[in-house]
Amino acid sequence: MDTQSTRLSLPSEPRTFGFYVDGAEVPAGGRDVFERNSPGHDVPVTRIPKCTPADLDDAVDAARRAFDDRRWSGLNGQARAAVLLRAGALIRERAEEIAYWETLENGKPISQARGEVAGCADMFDYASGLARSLHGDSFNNLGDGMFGLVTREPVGVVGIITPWNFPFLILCERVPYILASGCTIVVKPSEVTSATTLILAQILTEAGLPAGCMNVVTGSGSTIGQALIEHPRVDMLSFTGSTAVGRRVVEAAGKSNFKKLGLELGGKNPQIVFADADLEDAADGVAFGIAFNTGQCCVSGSRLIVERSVANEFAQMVQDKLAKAVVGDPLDEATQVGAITTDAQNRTIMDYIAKGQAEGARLICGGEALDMGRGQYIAPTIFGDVTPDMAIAREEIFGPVLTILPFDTVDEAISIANDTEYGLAASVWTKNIDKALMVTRRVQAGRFWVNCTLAGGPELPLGGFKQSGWGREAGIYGVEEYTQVKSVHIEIGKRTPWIA
Ligand code: TXE
Repeated sequence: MDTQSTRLSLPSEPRTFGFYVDGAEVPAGGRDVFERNSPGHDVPVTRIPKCTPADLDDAVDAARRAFDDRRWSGLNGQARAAVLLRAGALIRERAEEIAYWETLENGKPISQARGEVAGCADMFDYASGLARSLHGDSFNNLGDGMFGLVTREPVGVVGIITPWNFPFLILCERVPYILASGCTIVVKPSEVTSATTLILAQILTEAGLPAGCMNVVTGSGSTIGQALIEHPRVDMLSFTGSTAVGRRVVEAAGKSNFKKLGLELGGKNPQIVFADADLEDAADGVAFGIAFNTGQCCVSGSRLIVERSVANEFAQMVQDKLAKAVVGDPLDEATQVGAITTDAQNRTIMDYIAKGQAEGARLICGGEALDMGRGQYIAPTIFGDVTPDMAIAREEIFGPVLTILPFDTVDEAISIANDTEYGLAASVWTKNIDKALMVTRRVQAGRFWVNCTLAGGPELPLGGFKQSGWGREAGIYGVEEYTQVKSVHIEIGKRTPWIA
C-alpha cells in the first residue's frame, strides 16, 4: 500500500487467509473459499475458507482440551495479564495492517478504523489489570464454627459470533475480558468480515497465549454459526447481531445444553434534544450519531426526539452539518462516511427510505444512493413529519437515516423514547441538570450519554435493556459475565453431631 498519498491503494490481489485451530493457521486446502469484495470499490480483497462442521468440532475440541487441562485458567493472574499486555502491544505494532483490512472488508473510513484499532489495544491493556484483580468474597460473620467464601471460576469454552459492522472492535470488547476470566474461545466472525479476527488469532499466539485458547472458524451463519450455537460442548455463547438470529440462539441453547448466553441485539436509540441544550454541540452530536459508520451501529442515534419550539431550527442545523460530512472512498484519509457494508444492507436501507416516503414522512435531505463510480454509498438522510407508528420510527434501519419526532414536555420525551421494543442506548442534550438526570433515570437503555453520544471505552460496560439483549460486555462486569460463582462453606473445629 502507498502510505505517502492521502489515499491508500487497493491490494494488487486478494489476501488469502486460513482459519485458526489449536494455535495454528489451517489453510483452506480443498474447502470452498469465500471471496470478499470491498464494498467501497467492488474489487476482491480477501479469500476466506468456508469451514465445515467437522472443522468446528476440531476447534471446540481444541478449546475444550485447553480449558479442561487448565493450561490457561490454571495460570496466575499475573501470567495471564502478561499475555494480554503483549497482545495489546502487538495490536499497536500491526495497527496499520489491521485498520487497512478492516476498511477493505467493511467499507468504513480508514481514519475511523485506525481509531477503533487503537481503542482495541487499550481494551487489552485494561483487561490485563482485571485478570489480576478479579476476586471473590468472604464471609467472616457466620460464627466461630463456619467460614464462607465466594469464588469466581471461568465458565469454560466460550463461543463468540460477531457481526460485520465493527468486526475488530466488537471482538475486542469481548476477547480480552473472556481471556482475563480464564475461559477459552471459539469465534465465528461474520462471513464478510473475517480478516481482522484471523489476524487477532495470530497476534494472541505470538503474545504467548497457549494453543487452543483462541480458535477461529470461518463460514456462514446458517452452517457454522448454527452449529456453534447448538454445540453441546460450548459452555457459553456471546452473540452480537440481529434480533431474529438472537431468537434462534436462545432456542438453540434451550435445545442443547442450556449454555449461558450473552446477547447484544438491535437498537432504535433516542437522541433527546431540549431547547435549552447547546444546540450547536447537539447538532454536531446528532449528525455524528447517525452518520458514524454509515449508521450501521447498534447504538446509532436514529430517533431525534426534539423539543417542538426548536425542532425546525434544529433540523436545519443537523442538515447543515450532514451536508458537510465527507462521504467517499474509505481508503481516503479525509473520508468521514464510507460505504454500506453488504449488498443486502444496502437494499434494506433503500427499502426503508422508500417506505418512509410511502408512509407520508417528509424527506428533508439525502434519500438517495451516491454514485462514486464504484462501490455502494447512501447519502445521510433525514425524515421529518414522522409519527411514532411509522416503520421508520420503530424498526432498526441500520443505515444513515434519521427520523425526527417532536415533543412538548419532559414526560412526553421520555414516553416517546421508551416507546420501542429496544433499549440499547440513549442520549440527552440539555444544560439543565434536573432534566438530564430525570431523563437518564427514566429512559430504559443500557448505555446513556449526557451531552455526548457514542462515547465508550474499556472501563464502562455495554449491553441492552428489553429486547436489545442479555448481559454486559467490557469493564469488570464484562469479566464477571464469563465467570460463575461458587459458594464454599468451611467448618472450623469439631462438628456438632447430628447423630449423638
Ligand atoms: O445479521 P445476522 P445480518 C441487525 C441490523 C441488520 C440486521 C441483519 O438491523 O440490518 O441485523 O444483519 C451469524 N446461527 N444487526 O443479517 O444475520 C452471521 O454469520 C448462528 C445488528 O448480517 O444476525 C454473523 O456472524 N449465527 C447488529 C452474525 O450472526 C448466525 C449487528 C450476525 O449476522 C446465524 C449486525 C444462525 N442461524 C446486524 N445466522 C448489532 N447489534 O450491532 C447468521 N449468523
